[in-house]
This record gives sequence, C-alpha cells and structure tokens, in this order.
Amino acid sequence: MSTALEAEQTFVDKFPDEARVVRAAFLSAFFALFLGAIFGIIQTLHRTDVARIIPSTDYYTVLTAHGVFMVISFTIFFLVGLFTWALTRSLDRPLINIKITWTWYGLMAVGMTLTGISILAGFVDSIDMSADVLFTFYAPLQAHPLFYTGLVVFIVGTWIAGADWFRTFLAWRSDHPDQRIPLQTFMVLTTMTMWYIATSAVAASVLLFLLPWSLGLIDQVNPTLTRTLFWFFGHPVVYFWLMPAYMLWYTVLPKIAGGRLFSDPLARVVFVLFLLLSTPVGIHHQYLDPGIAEGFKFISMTNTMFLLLPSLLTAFTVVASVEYGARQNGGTGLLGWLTNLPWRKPEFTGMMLAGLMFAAGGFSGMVNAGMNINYLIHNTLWVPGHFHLTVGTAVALTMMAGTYWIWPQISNKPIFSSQIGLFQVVLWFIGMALMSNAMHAQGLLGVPRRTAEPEYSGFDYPTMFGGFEELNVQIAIGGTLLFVSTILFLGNLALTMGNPRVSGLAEPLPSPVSGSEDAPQVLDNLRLWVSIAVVLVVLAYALPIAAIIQRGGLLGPGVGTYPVWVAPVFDALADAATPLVGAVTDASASLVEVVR
Ligand code: HAS
Ligand code: CU
Repeated sequence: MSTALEAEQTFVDKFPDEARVVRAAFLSAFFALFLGAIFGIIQTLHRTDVARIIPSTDYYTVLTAHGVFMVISFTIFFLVGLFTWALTRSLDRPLINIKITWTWYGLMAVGMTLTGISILAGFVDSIDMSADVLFTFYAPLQAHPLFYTGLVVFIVGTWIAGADWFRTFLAWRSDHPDQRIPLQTFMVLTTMTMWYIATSAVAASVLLFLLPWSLGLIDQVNPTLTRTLFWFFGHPVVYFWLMPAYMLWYTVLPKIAGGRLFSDPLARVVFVLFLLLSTPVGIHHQYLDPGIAEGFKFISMTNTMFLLLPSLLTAFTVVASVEYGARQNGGTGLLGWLTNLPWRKPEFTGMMLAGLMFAAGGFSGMVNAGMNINYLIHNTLWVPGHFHLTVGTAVALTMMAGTYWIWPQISNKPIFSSQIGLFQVVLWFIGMALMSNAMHAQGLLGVPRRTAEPEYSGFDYPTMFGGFEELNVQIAIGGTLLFVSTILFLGNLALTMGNPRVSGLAEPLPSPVSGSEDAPQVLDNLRLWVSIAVVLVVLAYALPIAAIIQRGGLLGPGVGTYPVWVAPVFDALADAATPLVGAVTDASASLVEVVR
C-alpha cells in the first residue's frame, strides 16, 4: 500500500472535489441510517408487544422501510463514499471527471428517493402505491413500478461508479505500467467486479419480469425463477456490504492499533476468493424451496463451506496485525498485549467489537449453511439474529467506527466527542448482544421471523415455548439500546460538522509488514479471476435455472400471457432453453458414466 498522502496533508486538502463526494455519500448513508433506526425501534417494540404505535397491518411497510433503508441505502452509500476515498487516496490521483462522479451519485440519490417514496406511500391509505415487498423483493410479492424503477436507477448509479473507478485506475495504469495495484484499489476493483456479476441477475429479474409484471405488461411470473435470480444476487450482496468493513479492518485498523497490516498478499488472496466464491452459493437461501433439485442445493452448500475460508483468513490476519501493533507499543505475554491497545478510541474499539461479533455471526452462518440444520432455523427469528450480527454489527458498527477516523480526513474537522463515540460503540455492542442472542434463542424455539404478532393470540405460545416472554424483553431492551446508540452517533457527527476547521489531522497509512512485492504477480491478473468466477457461476447456476424454466415456464405455468410484442421473444427463449437443458442433462449423464 502506498503512503499516498504527505504527512501534513489530509485527504480534503489534497482532493477537495473528491472529499465533497465522499461527504455527500456518507451523509446520504447516515440519513438512511436515521430513517432505518426509526423503523427499527417501531418494529422491535411492536413485535415484542411492548408498545404498538402502528396497526399490525402497517407492519410490512415498516419492515420493508427498515430493511431497504438499512441494507440497501445505508450500506451502499457508505460503500461508494469509502471506495471513492480509498481509490483516490491509494492511486494518489483525482478521479477522471468529477462531473461523472456527481452523475452517479445523483442517480443513486434519485433512485433511492423514488424507491423510498413508494415504500413510505404504504402508510397512506388514500395512495394506491404500496411496495410492502421487504428488502428481498421477489415474487409472489409485487410492488408498485416506482419501487423497481428506483432500484434500477440506483443500481445503474453504482455501475457507473464502478466504471468511474475502473477508468481512473486504467489512467493510473498507463502512467505506471509496472507497478503493483495499490492494495485499496485492488480491493475496490475486485469488489466491483463481483458486484457486476451479482447485479446482472437482479437486473434481469427486475427488467424482464418484476417491472413488466408490475406495469401490467405480463400477467404472471415464475416465482421460483425470480427467487433464484434474487438469491443469485442476494448472497453476494452481503459481501458487498462486508467488503468496505474488511477494507477498514485490513488497511485502517492496524494503523489505529499502532502497527501495520501483517500481510498484503494474504489480503489480496482474500479479496480474490470473495470474487470467485461469493456468487455460486446463493441457493443456500433456498434449501427449503420446492422446485430445485437436492443435488444443486448440495453443490451450493459445498461452495458455501469453501467461502468460509476468506473470512477465517481475515480473522487471522487482522488479529495478527492488531497484535503486531500492540507489541510495537510494548505489549507482551500471551494475552497481555491486549492491554497495549488504544481502547479509548471509538474507531478502534468499535471495529474490534464489530470483529468480535462477526466471529459469532460467522458461526451462526455456518449453522445456516448446513443443509440439514438449516431446516431447523429457516424462516425463524434465528435468521434476523444472524444478520444483525453480520450486516447489523460487523458492517454497521465498523462503518460508524470508521467514520470517527475518516471524517476528520475528509473535512478537517475533529470529532466532537470521542467519549460519546466510545460510549456509543460499546452501547451498540451491548444492545446487539442482548437482541441478537435472544433472537437466535427464539428462533430455536420456533418463533417465526417476519410476523407482527409472533405470539399468535389465542394460541398459548408462551407456555408452549418456555422463555418466550423473557427473550422478548431482551429483544426490546437490546433494540432500544441500538436506537439510542444510533442517535448518539448521528448527534456526535452533526456536532462534529459544526466544529471549526483545523489543520494537523492527517493520518497517513503505513505500509504492510509483508508488502505487495511478496504477492505473486498472478494475484493482480483480474482478467483471469473474472473468467474463473464466471465459469463457477455458470457451473452452479446454468442447470438449476434451465430446469426451473423448463419445468415452470419463463413466466410460470400457462405461457401465452404476454402482450403481443413480447411473446415471440419469450417464446424463442423458452424454445432455446429446452434443447439446451436436454443437451446439458445428457452431457452430465455421460460425465457421471465416465466418472463411474
Ligand atoms: Fe449470512 C442468511 C450463511 C455471512 C447476511 N445472511 C443471511 C441473511 C442476511 C445475511 C441478511 O447458508 C438473511 C437473508 C434473508 O432475509 O432471508 N452467512 C452465511 C455464511 C456466512 C454468512 C456461511 N451473512 C454473512 C454476512 C452477511 C450476511 C457477512 C452480511 C454482511 N446466511 C447464510 C445462510 C443464510 C444466511 C445459509 C440463509 C438462512 C435461511 O435459511 O434463510 C459466512 O460468510 C460467515 C463467515 C464468517 C466467519 C467469521 C470470521 C471472523 C472474523 C472476525 C475477526 C475478528 C476481529 C476482532 C477482527 C467464519 C473475520 C477480534 C477481536 C478481539 C477482541 C481479539
Ligand atoms: Cu447467503
């Protein structure tokens, strides 16, 4: 990693235009976080029957708003801000054309506003525009066209952002033909490549099926197909949330700990593994779906187990880097070094607590991924327990902690109060420990997710499942602490923005202990990795998708429901798919023979 900034210059001193984009992206993220938090607290208190300020009929509007604002707006706006910072900083050059940069930011903002309006319209009975489809917006749930249109505009925005970064990288490459790709840029490029592969399926699902269906151009869709296309995208999207956190853990956390990244080559291996393995695993969300053969589910499970590897490598490298920092600062002993770390800094403690929780979230992910144990927890509250540890803590808490470190770099304003920051990140950890643990436990009792009234009045749920009510109390308290923590974070940031500008806030990043010169050249061969990634996706998905289409039709049973102008296109596709399925089935049958 190059130490791109001179010691005395912050990012905003050097790249004021880019810093403005980063700030705008972060502020959009935090606005979404604010809205998401309001819906979060409403929902926790409603579900646990502590306070019901909405009618249960509005529960899915609240749940959709919470999910979409948190995991689509908050995380992705933060990502584009962070990646803009990281790429510019590590290449040490401005983006090619800042007008293009503002264009993609504008598209993302407009897109999310449209989607947000369609969701919030669900609260107004007189407006017939609801989009209560949850953040997993597959059929048979249907949203107003505005919901899908907004998403399309938002995703196109992210595509242009990726192109903006790739073009800037290529310009750098022609000036530096022989240099290794700087680590942060490498992380941006591999993550965006994964994003292009992943979003291809959701774009197809929305443009070919969901949007035409919602506009009334076609009468029906094949729900298994849209679910499968959704999860083709829906698993890699979780790594799209996670990669910004990993970037901060790899490149910023070691610096805050007073040390250096342990191994640049290992970090590259991890990002390449995510590019290769994030997509061909989506069917692990569909173990209980009918219409997909067990064999395909088994392949997805096997791939998922391989996908644990990069996170396990991350646990090792990140902890090793932190330990290195502690020992540099005089830390000794087997665990004694832990006391030589800057625990008073919210940016440090926040990221460490996020990592610690991710270890637990990773374990609940392993449980999810096992086909046989998945049947026990699928569609129970265990699953929200899992993802509040992963996206809700590993990602969200790292993003908040990262903000405490990065905001001064992009604004020249010191953080208003580190004490409030420290209190806030610890409060998040406590709140989440309570809420998520109780969610996992309720899940094991069989309490369903996505239900306004899980107690099923008239049905003696509490007595049937001992501990249900105590766990509800923990969920409600935990959720409330999370809400308070979010408000403290946002308040601290708002007060920071009111601080006067000062100089001397620059924090240049140190180079790794084992640098890029130790990394095999092949790691930087993005073309090779993209090709392998595409082959793996085809291997994992071609057969299941072909089989779904063959069995259920492109648009579900009873084909012939398209308007005149689309019919020939869809029919031709369906006709083309049939012999293809036959050919691939024959080929795999003969392969099985050969192997025997
Ligand atoms: Fe997951 C469902 C499997 C990771 C998010 N997941 C979900 C859903 C979401 C989600 C949102 O196989 C629900 C979707 C819905 O609404 O239906 N997940 C996994 C597996 C992993 C995993 C195997 N998930 C994530 C991440 C997410 C996320 C990351 C968001 C960011 N998940 C599943 C499955 C389902 C599922 C099934 C479907 C369940 C169902 O039936 O519906 C793995 O990637 C996890 C690997 C992680 C580890 C942990 C490594 C530990 C580290 C910590 C380092 C420590 C540090 C600090 C830095 C192996 C890296 C140390 C501190 C000190 C003090 C020393
Ligand atoms: Cu997944």
